[in-house]
Parts: sequence; structure tokens; C-alpha cells
Amino acid sequence: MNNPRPHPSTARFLKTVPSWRPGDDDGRPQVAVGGRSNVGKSSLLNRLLGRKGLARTSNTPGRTQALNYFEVGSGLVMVDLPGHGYAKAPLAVVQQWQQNTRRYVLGSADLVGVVLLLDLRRDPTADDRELLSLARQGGRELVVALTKADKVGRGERSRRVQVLARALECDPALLLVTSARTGEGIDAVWHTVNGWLAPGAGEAEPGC
Ligand SMILES: Nc1nc2c(ncn2[C@@H]2O[C@H](COP(=O)(O)OP(=O)(O)OP(=O)(O)O)[C@@H](O)[C@H]2O)c(=O)[nH]1
Ligand SMILES: [Mg+2]
Repeated sequence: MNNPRPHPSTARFLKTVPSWRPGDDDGRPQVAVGGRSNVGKSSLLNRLLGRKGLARTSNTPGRTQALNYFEVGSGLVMVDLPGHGYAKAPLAVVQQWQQNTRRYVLGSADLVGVVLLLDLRRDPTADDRELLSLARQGGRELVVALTKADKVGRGERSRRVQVLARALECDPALLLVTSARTGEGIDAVWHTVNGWLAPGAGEAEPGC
């Protein structure tokens, strides 16, 4: 495989979108990164873009409260989705995040695919399943990236991949084991995303 990653100097923050409208998109293809609060979305995005401080990361769950758009070269926009499932957020705030995500994932004309992040050590929540189902409903490409693999030993990893694949009804081969800390799995995510963006893509079966 040739180096599938974009050059880090091509990545830059574009804007924050607290309440998505169709006019927020600009016609360039988009790939969204979603998952529960604290799963490692911003960290993985920084790794994918090769730039440490680009997306804000935090030990405080619920840090990313809006859609954050990042430009990757001239041909791709990556979107950091607000994390779901943060127990301490007020209900009204949670509902606003959820509505925002739902409107965007179902309504965007530019969203090509969703990278759903799940912590390798945890079982999927109802919110994870909802995002999965929204992506499927919206006809988006889909890949599952299992995060924080550096915290899990080899044997336990393959056991968890099997468990999660069964829980999501996905082929285990389609779950990508990743770590923002070590960089494991980053090329595999790019390989998948580049496949979505390649000319003639779009007729393949959904990945997961
Ligand atoms: N060990 C390890 N820790 C990680 C990894 N990815 C993220 N973390 C840590 O997990 C915490 C949350 O990471 P974030 O990237 O901010 O998570 P997020 O999903 O963007 O969180 P919200 O924006 O709050 O939804 C931080 O303390 C990160 O340093 C990883 O691959 N390995
Ligand atoms: Mg974040």
C-alpha cells in the first residue's frame, strides 16, 4: 500500500457548527468521526491528520459540543461529531447535541461516510447503536474503529473484536483496531476512507 495519509500541513481547522444547516456544507466530500464522549474522537482525528493539537482533546468528557469541521487539502472535510452519552450533561444540552448529529448525518448532501469509534474495552451503548443505524439509514459508508488498543493485550484484543463484531452484526475483519497513542490502525482507517473517495466508489456493499 502506498502511504495513504494526507500531508499534515494540508490539515486545518475550518469552523465550529453548533446547529447544523445544509448551508454549512460546501460541496466537498465529508467524513465524520463519531462515538461516545471520551472514546477518543479528537485524539484519533489528530492522529489521522498528523497534527497533535488540531482537534481539542480532554480528560473531561463532553468537551466537543458542536460539529467541528477540518479541511484536509482541498478535497476533503473531516467532521468531529459531538460525543454522545455524557451522563453529567443537562438533558436539554444532550438533546440538542443529539438533534444536531441526527440532522447532519441524515441530511448532509456531502457526508460520504462515518467512522464510528468504540472503545475496544467496552460494549456498544444504545447511543452507539443509534449512530450506527443513522449512518445506515442515511446511506453513508461506515467503518468501526476500535480505540485505545494500547491499553489491551494481544489475546484480549482478538477476543474483544469477536465480541464486538457479534454485538454489531459486522464481519470482524471490518472492525479496525486503532490507537491514537501508538498510531496503530491509522493507515487502515485512511485506506478505508480513501476507498470511499476513489472515483467509482459508492456501489460497494456497506462495510459494517
Ligand atoms: N491510552 C490511550 N488514551 C487515549 C487514546 N485516545 C484518546 N485517549 C485519551 O482519552 C481521553 C479522551 O480523548 P478525546 O480524544 O478528548 O475524546 P473525545 O471522544 O474527543 O471526547 P469528547 O470530545 O469529550 O466527546 C483523553 O484523555 C485522551 O488522552 C488512545 O488511543 N490510547
Ligand atoms: Mg472531542
